[in-house]
Amino acid sequence: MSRADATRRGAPNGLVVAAHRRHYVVDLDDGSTIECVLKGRAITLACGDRVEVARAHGTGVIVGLAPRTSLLYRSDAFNEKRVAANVTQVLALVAPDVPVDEHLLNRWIIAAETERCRFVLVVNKSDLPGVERFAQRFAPYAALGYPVAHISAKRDATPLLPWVRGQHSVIIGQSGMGKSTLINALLQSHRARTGELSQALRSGRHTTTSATLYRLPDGDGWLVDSPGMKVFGLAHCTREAITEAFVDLRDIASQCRFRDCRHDREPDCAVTAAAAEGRVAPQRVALLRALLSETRKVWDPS
Ligand SMILES: Nc1nc2c(ncn2[C@@H]2O[C@H](COP(=O)(O)OP(=O)(O)O)[C@@H](O)[C@H]2O)c(=O)[nH]1
Ligand SMILES: [Mg+2]
Ligand SMILES: [Zn+2]
Repeated sequence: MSRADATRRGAPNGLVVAAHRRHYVVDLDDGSTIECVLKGRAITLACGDRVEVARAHGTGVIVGLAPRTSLLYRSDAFNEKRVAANVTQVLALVAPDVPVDEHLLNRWIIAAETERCRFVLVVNKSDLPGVERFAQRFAPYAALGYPVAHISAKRDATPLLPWVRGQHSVIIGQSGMGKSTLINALLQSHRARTGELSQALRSGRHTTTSATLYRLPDGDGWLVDSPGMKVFGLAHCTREAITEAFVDLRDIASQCRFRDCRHDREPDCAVTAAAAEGRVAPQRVALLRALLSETRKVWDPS
């Protein structure tokens, strides 16, 4: 199935809610759930994809894919992985009892920006001692314009409900931050009101899925629980997209002498000048340079 074939056919009638290799679980718009296969190698699907399904002997065959509004993606020179499609928001979890890899955190922000998704930093485990001091660390992110929400997924996740309603969210975070706890809590608070229980179906049979989507019964919101990731490459992004994703540096970068400036050793680099004068955070400049050099490795092996 080519991409053109995939989009030419009838209206999409389902939502991919779990993905494992070439097998998918699709929630059909009539309320039923069906396991599907995807023929051909041209396309890989992700949770959040809208698809058209043809039924054949009790199983489904995916015969169409709707155009995506976004595709959260990670890649390095050797590997690529779709995290979720049609996402509107990235919720990144941190907690005071797990060492935070801020380099990783910053990559998620850039990934969210390149796909025009809202990025929200969620400080979890606010019941633990020392969380106030821990949270101070994230003031620079708030200063960049990213909302910081405080919750205890274990005690009460409801303060996060206004953030997830109507949104298509990916919950992302290092292992141990509380992603599963948060999703369970959010679904429980919904279940209590609606009686919906979609999780049991999935947890037993698809323990090895790389990601799972959970619908929120209020409106069209959903959440994707992504597996803990230790690396998050952005080698597929263009240099322009990466620079544009730095909300604090993009205007400055537009004043560099060279349009393809790497903000490293080029003459008349406005970013390097701003860093030297203390007008921008040195970690952000270092991250920009690192990400730009990764794209160079992929697209220009010299
Ligand atoms: N104290 C406290 N512990 C939590 C909270 N949320 C999760 N945890 C604990 O943190 C550990 C990791 O949680 P889990 O949801 O498995 O994290 P994941 O790896 O990100 O999915 C578990 O022992 C949870 O019980 C919280 O709000 N407060
Ligand atoms: Mg988990
Ligand atoms: Zn520059």
